[in-house]
Amino acid sequence: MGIVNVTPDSFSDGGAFFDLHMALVQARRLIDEGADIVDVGGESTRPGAPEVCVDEELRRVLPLIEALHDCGVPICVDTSKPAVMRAALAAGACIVNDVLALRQPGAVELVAQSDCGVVLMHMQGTPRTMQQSPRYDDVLGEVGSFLRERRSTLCARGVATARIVLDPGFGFGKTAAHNWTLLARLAELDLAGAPILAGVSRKSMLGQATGRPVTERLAASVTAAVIAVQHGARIVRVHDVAATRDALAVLGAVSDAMAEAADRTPPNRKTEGTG
Ligand code: 7PJ
Repeated sequence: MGIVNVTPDSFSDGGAFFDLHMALVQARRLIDEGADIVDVGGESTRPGAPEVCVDEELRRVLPLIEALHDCGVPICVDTSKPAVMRAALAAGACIVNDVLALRQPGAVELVAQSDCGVVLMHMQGTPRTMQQSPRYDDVLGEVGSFLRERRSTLCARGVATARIVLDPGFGFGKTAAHNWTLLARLAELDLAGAPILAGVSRKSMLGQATGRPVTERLAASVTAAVIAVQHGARIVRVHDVAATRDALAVLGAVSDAMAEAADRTPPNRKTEGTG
């Protein structure tokens, strides 16, 4: 999933694409680089970012979604506002990506009445407050139970499970240590078989590990995306599609060779040493 932010304040691209033309160029570039989905967002969720009203958010994302409606890949709208979801779906988006996991009034109903895909993300607190003092007794357990509960709520309203993707929400109400635990133990997140989306690209946890500013986190982002996929993520939300694709192609080739080697191993050798 390639990211296109149409915001003047999104923390990683500093508003470079706050202009329809530039956003369109960026989206087409991500598609050329092999993005399977383009995620269009008009409201920055960076800690402490100012809220954006519905009209302003629509003004940012709708022209881009309209321009991309026949680009050949599914368009996802990154929003928490039901009014923006409705307009974006009407304009050609087919996936809703909500960092609030459809907790705004009317959001669940709107998604239930459409046939769109939906990404439900975990966040502790709100974008304004989430990084003040994130606390968990058991981050894996708490994130997992929140996501299972949101998925059940949608299923109860008639949304098929096949439409739902779950996301632990790296950086949203989590310390670096919480984020590393989630990435290290992503495979242990018990989400009843739901596909997992991971968004780690350029995030501050990578700055914490490498000491690098947001503009210099390419290698760290690609590495984190590869680890997320190794640990079970089915979708990675990234700024750098080409580099991520190459890295995932290498991971895929190694995984194929490992599977082939396992197939060739006689059954008695396969169980050796497992007690
Ligand atoms: C995420 C997101 C994420 C999902 C943002 C950024 C901050 N949506 N929107 N997951 N992050 N589903 O890109 O750094 O992690 S905005």
